[in-house]
Amino acid sequence: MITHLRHSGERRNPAAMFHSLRRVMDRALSKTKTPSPRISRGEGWGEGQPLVHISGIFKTHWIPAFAGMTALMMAWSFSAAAQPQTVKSEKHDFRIVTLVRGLQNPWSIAFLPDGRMLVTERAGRLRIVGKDYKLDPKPVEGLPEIVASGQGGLLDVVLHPQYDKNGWIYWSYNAPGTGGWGTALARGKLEGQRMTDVQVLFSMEPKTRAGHHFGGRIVFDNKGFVYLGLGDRGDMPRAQKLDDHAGSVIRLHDDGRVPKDNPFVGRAGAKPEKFTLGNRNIQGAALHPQTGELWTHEHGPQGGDEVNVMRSGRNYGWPVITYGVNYGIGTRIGEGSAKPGMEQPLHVWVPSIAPSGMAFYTGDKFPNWKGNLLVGALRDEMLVRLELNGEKVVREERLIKGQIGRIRDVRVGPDGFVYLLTDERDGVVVRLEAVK
Ligand SMILES: [Ca+2]
Repeated sequence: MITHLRHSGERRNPAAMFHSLRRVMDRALSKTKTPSPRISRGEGWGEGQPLVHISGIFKTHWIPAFAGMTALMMAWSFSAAAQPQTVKSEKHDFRIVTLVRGLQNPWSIAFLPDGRMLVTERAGRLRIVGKDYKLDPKPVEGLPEIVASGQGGLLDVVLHPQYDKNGWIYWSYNAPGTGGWGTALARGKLEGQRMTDVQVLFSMEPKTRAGHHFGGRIVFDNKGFVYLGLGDRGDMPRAQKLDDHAGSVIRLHDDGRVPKDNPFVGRAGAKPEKFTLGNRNIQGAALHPQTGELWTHEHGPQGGDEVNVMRSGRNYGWPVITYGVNYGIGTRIGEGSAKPGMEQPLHVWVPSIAPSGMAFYTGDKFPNWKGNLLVGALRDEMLVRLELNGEKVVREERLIKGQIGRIRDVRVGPDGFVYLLTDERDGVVVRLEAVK
C-alpha cells in the first residue's frame, strides 16, 4: 500500500516521521504472505481507504531499505519517547503522549473507575490496560462469537452510566446469523479476565455477507435508554426501509426491551427498535452535555460526511439526498442534497475525512475547548475540533494531521485529557495533555 506516504511532505518533525515510517514498515512486512503483485478495488471506501491497493510490488526493494533505516528510527523512537512532541494550536498547546502500543486495529476505549481501561480490537479481542498502561497480553474471555470480516468485528465498548452500582459493560460487534452476519449489542460483567452474565440485547436483521458499514457506536442517554448507530451494510436502499435495521439508529431500554414510545412501534412491518432511518454509516456518536440529545456523524460516499442530531422518527436522507457522489466515477447519487421530509446535516465535509469517534469536550484540562465537538478522522489521519453555537458549527480546526495515524476513537477521560486510538496494525492509545 503506497497511500501512507502521501502525507510525507507534511511530516516535518521526528516523532511524526517515526510514526509514519513505523506504520509503512509494519504494513510492508505484513505483506510477506502476499507475494504476487495485486491491484484491486479496495473494500472499505467509506473507511477512507485508498482508491487502489497495491500489494507485494514493493516488498523486494523495500525490506533492505527498511533495515537500513532501523538505526535512524531507533534514534527517533528514543527521542519521541523521551520528549513527547508539543503541538501548537489555536486555543491550546498540548503534548501527544503515547500510553499503549501493540494494539491491532483498536476500535474503542472505555475507562474503568479503578483506573484501568478496556480497549476493543476489531479482530475480536477485548483487552485490559492496567493502571500502569501495561497491556494485559490475555484478552477477556467469554464474549459471544464475533465475525471479523471487512470492517466488522468487535467494535464499541461502553460502561453503563450506573456501572458503579450494576457492573454492566456493553459492547457492539459483528454477530453471525441466518444469511451471514450483522451488528449486535451485548452486555456482561467483567470478573477477572472473564465476561460473565452475558446477554445479547439486539442483533440486526436481516443479516448479509457484506463486509461494509456496520456502524457500531453505543451511547446512553440520561433517561435509561441506550442507542446503537448502524450502517447500511453496503446496500444503500436498505437505509430507507422500515422493515430493515440497516442504516438507522436503534433505541432500547438498557436491558434490551423495546421502548413503547419508539417512533415506529405498532406500524405494520416496521422494526420497532428503529429510532431513525436514512443513515449511511455511523461511527461516531455522543450525548450533548446540555441538551441530552444524541449527536452523530456518518460517512458520506465520496464527499458528504455529515454531523447530525438524531431525533425520533426522522429520516436523514441516505441515499435519496447526500452531498457526496459515487466513488471514483463521481456520478450523482439519489435526487440531490435536499428534500422535504428529510433532515439536513449540521455540518458537511466535502471532500470526505472519513470520521470515526466523537466526543464533546467536557473536562477541565482544555478550558478553551469546553463544549467543543471533537471528531477523529481515518482517511485524513487527524482530530477535528468543532466550535459550536447551538447547532451551528462556527469554526473548524484540524489538528495533528498525519502525525499519529488513522484516528478511530476519541474520548475525554475521567482525568479531563483527550484520548485517541489509532486504527493501525500496530495501533496506539495516546493522550493529549494541555501545556501552559
Ligand atoms: Ca443525511
